[in-house]
Amino acid sequence: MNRHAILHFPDIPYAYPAGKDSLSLRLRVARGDRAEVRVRYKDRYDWKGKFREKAMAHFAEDSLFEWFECKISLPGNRYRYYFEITDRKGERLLLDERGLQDTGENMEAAAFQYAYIGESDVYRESGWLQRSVAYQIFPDRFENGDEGNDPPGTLRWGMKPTTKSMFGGDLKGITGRLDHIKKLGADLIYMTPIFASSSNHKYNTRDYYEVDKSFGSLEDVRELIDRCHNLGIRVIFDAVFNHSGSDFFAFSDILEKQEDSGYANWYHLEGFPVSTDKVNYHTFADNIPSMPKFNISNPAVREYLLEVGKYWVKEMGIDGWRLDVCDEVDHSFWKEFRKAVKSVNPDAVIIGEIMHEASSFLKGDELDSIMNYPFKGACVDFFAKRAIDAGRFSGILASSRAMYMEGINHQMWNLLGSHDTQRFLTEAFEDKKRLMLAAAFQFLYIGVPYIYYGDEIGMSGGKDPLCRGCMVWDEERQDRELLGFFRKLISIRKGNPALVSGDLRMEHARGGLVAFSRSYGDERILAVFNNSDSRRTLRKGIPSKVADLYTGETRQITDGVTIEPMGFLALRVLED
Ligand code: ARE
Ligand code: CA
Repeated sequence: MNRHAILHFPDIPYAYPAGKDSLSLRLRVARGDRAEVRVRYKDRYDWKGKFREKAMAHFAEDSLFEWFECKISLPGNRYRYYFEITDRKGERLLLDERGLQDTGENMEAAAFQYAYIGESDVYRESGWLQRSVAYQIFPDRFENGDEGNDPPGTLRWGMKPTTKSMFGGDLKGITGRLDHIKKLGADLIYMTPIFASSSNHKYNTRDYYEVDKSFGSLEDVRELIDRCHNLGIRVIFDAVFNHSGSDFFAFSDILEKQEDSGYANWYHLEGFPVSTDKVNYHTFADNIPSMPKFNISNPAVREYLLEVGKYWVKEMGIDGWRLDVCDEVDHSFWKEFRKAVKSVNPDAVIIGEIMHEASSFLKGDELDSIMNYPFKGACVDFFAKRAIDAGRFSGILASSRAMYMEGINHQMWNLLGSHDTQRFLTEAFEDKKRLMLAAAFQFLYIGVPYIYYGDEIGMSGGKDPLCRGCMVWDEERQDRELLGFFRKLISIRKGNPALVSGDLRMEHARGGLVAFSRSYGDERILAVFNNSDSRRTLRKGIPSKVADLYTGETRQITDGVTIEPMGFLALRVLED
């Protein structure tokens, strides 16, 4: 047995409360060992009783490792446990907090302990978030609903965007186009910033309490949110708290009064005179003068931003925040932020913009989810570029799932692109079939599917600013087949609880073929994707009777299923 590969520690994601009365456990072993794993457990104060036993189920695997998982439960919720690992050759090892041993002596003393599940430590999942389909809007480019508020120099709708261009999109425009989103089936809108700001993207905030005039008024925000809520659509705003704009009142005060400003401690200044030409202060990224970085360890700054966080949730009824540059802001601040936001609306959600592995933020006391860029990266490499095979693709996703609690995996914002990346269709060399296959995967996989505005009607676009083109509303220029396909995927997802709440088991991942199943209670759905140019047949583990969720047909299967080139199947299992 490969002892080096074996891993467990009594903390997230290897041990965490799955609820008040249930402890979720994970263990990692080497993939090649084909091990069987059992957990032995009992109350930590039970000195004489025997350990109970439970087999752990295979949960995920990548090229090196395999993860097992199970939930255990005891009255009193005080746990003591150890693992028994038996490999395919019959070698048996025990794992407790002292490490591996093969004798089984004195298991009482050195067993792992999960001393108690405190109710307030249980991570509260967001049911509504898990059921959602997200739709991202870049407000300047979605729809111009009021030419009266267009900023000077507004360009003609549909021209090629540059870093400076403004197109006049606004809140009224979005409100007027909610039928598009509703008909599509998406029910969660995330908008990039709408607060007062000089740029087209508005990531350099001048005023966190004011809506940018070119987008509309507070009244327009209210109307948009009310309309959305009436349609069953939730709304998430962008919180840009890593930095402000250089024209934000505190930074303006510094520029004006220099040493005499009372706000010097709100930023990270490197000396006086502070100047936007020299950029002698910390900023977002590489010396971007218009984006001075906040000194978040200053209690006054914290207080200010926490109030902003509460205000829009409490007074305007937004359903949550997406946190810009989340990973460059102190954990301690986000912990306070979570408490502040949840204190005004316990159902509000907090999504981090973290483009990488983010487990330190996703332990339940900071974020509810992240924009899942690792998912996007894997989909681009596998479906769009075919740069990796199914084994690697599935391995990347598996090790990501193994990093997070189950509830978090159901809440990940699984995107294929955003305002910061090339559009998927562009990544896919304009091959629509690749986008369709990736979208099918996205909608059948575990987590919240996320559509970047325009992808659903076939928009393409390179890196920022080209990925931020004006939404195409002329139906003749929309890809209506694609739109119908997205609608269909959403309705399939919404109509099958296993796709939302079910667990995920990878069934096959080789060459261009990937298959997984999603199970929830008695419901089981098998999804198969053929990312290749030739027809493929899958025979192993195929049920005998299925309902095809895409065509609606029920069929008997005798000799495996055949998947067309670049095709997929979503099959509800009727008989195994
Ligand atoms: C502008 C120009 C760009 C130019 C850039 C260079 O438009 O063409 O490349 O300046 O300085 C906002 C605007 C951008 C603007 C930027 C600066 O939307 O258009 O770019 O401000 O003025 C990292 C961060 C991540 C961040 C991305 C952009 O980790 O948080 O960079 N994303 C958020 C927003 C952006 C926003 C800002 C932050 C700033 O979503 O829209 O930009 O508020 C790798 C790294 C990532 C890195 C990524 C960059 O993946 O690992 O960490 O993300 O590259 O693409
Ligand atoms: Ca306008």
